[in-house]
Amino acid sequence: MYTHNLKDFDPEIAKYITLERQRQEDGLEMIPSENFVSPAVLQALGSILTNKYSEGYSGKRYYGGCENIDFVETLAIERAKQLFGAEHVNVQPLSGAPANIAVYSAIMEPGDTILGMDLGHGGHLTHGHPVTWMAKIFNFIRYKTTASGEIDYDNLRAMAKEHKPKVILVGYSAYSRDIDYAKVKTIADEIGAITMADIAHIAGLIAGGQMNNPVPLFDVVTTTTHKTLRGPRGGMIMCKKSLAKQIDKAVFPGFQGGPHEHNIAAKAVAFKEALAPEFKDYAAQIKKNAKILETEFKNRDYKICFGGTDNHLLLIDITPKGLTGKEAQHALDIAGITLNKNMIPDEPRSAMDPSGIRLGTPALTTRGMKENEMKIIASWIDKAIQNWQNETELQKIRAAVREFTKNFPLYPTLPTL
Ligand code: DSN
Repeated sequence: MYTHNLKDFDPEIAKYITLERQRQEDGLEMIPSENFVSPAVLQALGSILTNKYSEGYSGKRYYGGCENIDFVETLAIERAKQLFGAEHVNVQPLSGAPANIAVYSAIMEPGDTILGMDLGHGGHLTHGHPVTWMAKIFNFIRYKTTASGEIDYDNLRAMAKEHKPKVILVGYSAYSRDIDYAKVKTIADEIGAITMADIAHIAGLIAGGQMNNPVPLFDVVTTTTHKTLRGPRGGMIMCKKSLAKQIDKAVFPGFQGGPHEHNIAAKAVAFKEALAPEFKDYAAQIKKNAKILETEFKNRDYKICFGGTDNHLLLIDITPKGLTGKEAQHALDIAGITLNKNMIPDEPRSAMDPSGIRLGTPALTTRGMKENEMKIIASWIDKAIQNWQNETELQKIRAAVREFTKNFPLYPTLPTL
């Protein structure tokens, strides 16, 4: 039947995969939501499981031939339960946004109120930003952090009492501090609200025992699987048994059709990796590395939002250094260091050209980089920021980065195409 391989049949796509592999290997990946999966995860992801339709859930499918798929999905669920201490898990959400949307539809009626963090203060688009469709359906009220960067739990309580939301939502994509889930739960209990956490960014740190875990306490917790958790690109919902049926129905048939079982298999593999003792070391090193970056940037007078970091990321207001987030991202791209421009709390500029940069350590840590390497990288970032309009200096950093990354091979056992 098929005799062709990718390189022979489609040299254009093969070329760009090869170039992207080289870009990943030669550069310093500091977008805090990115990571490098293991070859085992890649094998599951590229497997023939992609061929199978399996609408429904294990033991209750709408298609024949699901006997192997059922084992794969059940393994993923059982491992996730063990990893986070969850009562019920749904591994079918295609990514974080669909997971959040499915939860909203499962636990709210159109017009219901939900209290979530403002995007500019570290929240996420799907937590009620006006540009989203969900914001047209539900009444999102947005809370903010204080000027010193903490979540203001007293203000959260006051807003909860005033607006009486059906759901209180915590969990953020640019916030660098830990969350007091018990406090949020107490506030929610005072007004009878459902507690929801989106741990997409920090799931790996929670699984590795490095940050507070909301799963035993909260009613429902969503996550992606591809950030600090280091699995394939995908989503997951964990909830109390009492919500299991409505969550499962909201995912399928409510929002999705056939689950992507190759992806679910890859999630299962990643969860097995995260259950291994060495994952705790990995998660601890992510945090240590971020702390070193915090110190290095503070020593160089960088303006760090939220006062510092308790997790894997830093949000920096770069404008006092004389450039915007967009300009910094561009200069660092030339220097071989990838991060993203980002809004800061009460952003005075636009989302496309904001004041901040967001950077993190999960992918660098996967490559085996530690405290000493963080110091070198911080000095390169600083140099690139100081020389952001000097192409020659940026190219010099790029050359040094390329040499440096050779000491941290990314996929030494992965065959080339
Ligand atoms: N795009 C993700 C991030 O970078 O944080 C969130 O969805």
